[in-house]
Amino acid sequence: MGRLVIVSNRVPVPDKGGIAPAGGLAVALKVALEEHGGIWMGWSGKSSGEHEPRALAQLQQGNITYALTDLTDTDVEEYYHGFANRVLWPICHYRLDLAEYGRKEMAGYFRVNRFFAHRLAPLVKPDDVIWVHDYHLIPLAAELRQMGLKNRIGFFLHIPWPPADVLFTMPVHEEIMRGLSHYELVGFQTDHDLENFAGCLRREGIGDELGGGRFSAYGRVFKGDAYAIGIETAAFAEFAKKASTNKTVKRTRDSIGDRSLIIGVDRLDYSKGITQRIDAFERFILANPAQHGHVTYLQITPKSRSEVPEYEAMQRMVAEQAGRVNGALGAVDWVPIRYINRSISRHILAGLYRLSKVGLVTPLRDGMNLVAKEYVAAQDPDDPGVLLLSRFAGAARKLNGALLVNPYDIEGTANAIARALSMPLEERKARWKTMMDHLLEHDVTRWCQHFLDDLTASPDLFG
Ligand code: ADQ
Repeated sequence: MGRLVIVSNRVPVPDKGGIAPAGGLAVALKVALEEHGGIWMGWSGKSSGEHEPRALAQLQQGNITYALTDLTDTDVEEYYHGFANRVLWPICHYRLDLAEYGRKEMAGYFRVNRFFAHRLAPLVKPDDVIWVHDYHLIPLAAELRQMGLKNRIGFFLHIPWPPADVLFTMPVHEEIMRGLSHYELVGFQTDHDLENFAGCLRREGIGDELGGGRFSAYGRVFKGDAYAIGIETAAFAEFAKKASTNKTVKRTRDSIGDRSLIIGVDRLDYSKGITQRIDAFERFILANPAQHGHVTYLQITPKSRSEVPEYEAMQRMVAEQAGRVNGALGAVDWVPIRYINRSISRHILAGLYRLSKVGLVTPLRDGMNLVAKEYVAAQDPDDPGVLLLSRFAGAARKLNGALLVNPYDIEGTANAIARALSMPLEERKARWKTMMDHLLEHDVTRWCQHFLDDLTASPDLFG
């Protein structure tokens, strides 16, 4: 293949010392970019006010060019906050009640995709392979085709794909489906997402499944498949092992004493099921008086998208809920829930996962959920903790050793917490090993390679 061109809404640009922000996805894609040489393009995260954004800012690091564009205030409002985060995000997470359609926002979404295409096209060479990421940029390939680009273009959706009845509540669902048909390869996280996508094509006779992972729609044939994203398993396990000497991790261990630590780590988002999880923890404490004073639940939740009103409201709600539970159940020498709103370095996070007897990962819906995988990778093989995982996270499709829960079932989740805390060592080890073996084999580098192999092997439809 020629060079690799990656397009995503945000770009993990390395700092002045050439260090890229940590994170499995950034690491894996950077490795692929270094191997083939190429470009990573996206939004700078900055606004140009109401002025036309300046030319692309380009930063060269070895054989990788990072290309960033600003967006106007209106673009940010309509494309990012409006359509991506208040329509596509809730719809893809099955939250019809939270989707707010507006024609202006929809138009802004398509307009910004066209703008991205116009900024990207002059940088692309004929044999470059383009890989577009996530729900912000679904129409990008159609716009690039419109400009005459015939390159192979693949798309990967990091979030779930909903069933037809959910997707079709969105007035522009046809344009979104049509947008996907302009890619040579469309990747989803799980077989369930892929099935939902096929169902959407069939429902209104838009297209069909042809077998062998091929789909036809809008007069085009393209490939679709499931590619469960992984983490940098071996490296993460190593961070966790080394983190026991880290000051913050040590201080946390000392402050926990002989209590059992339960951990939850999520961006503040309604899809993550944080309020249901706190309810379940409260129910667990109420139902198990012997545990009073003997467990601490640490919930680490950096704020995200705080400009969106639902997120602001949620921030207040979770803080109040944690405060209420602590007030009602705590004692002078015991705070049941430690609720923290900040980002933590990956090394410390790895150490905190390892200290925890239970990892609570209970989203109401999640494309994959990397926290579940990080929790497993961070465990001590001789004394691993238990992963309690929502059946509605993509990760649940392959992590067979987890205790699966339905996060809407508060009592069931509370019972599962009790079961996890009392699980015998031999069972914990056996469950952990199945998951760890899977994660070592299916890490993020393999995910990246698998997608790119399939993209480059897919029939060249437009060339
Ligand atoms: P997210 O919704 O962001 O990702 P997730 O997969 O759990 O969800 O990834 C979150 C990442 O942020 C993890 O690597 C985690 O360690 C990190 N993180 C969370 N809280 C943190 C904190 N307080 N400090 C530091 N780091 C923190 C989207 C989809 C998912 C999909 C991923 C990848 O919604 O379903 O798994 O993309 O495809």
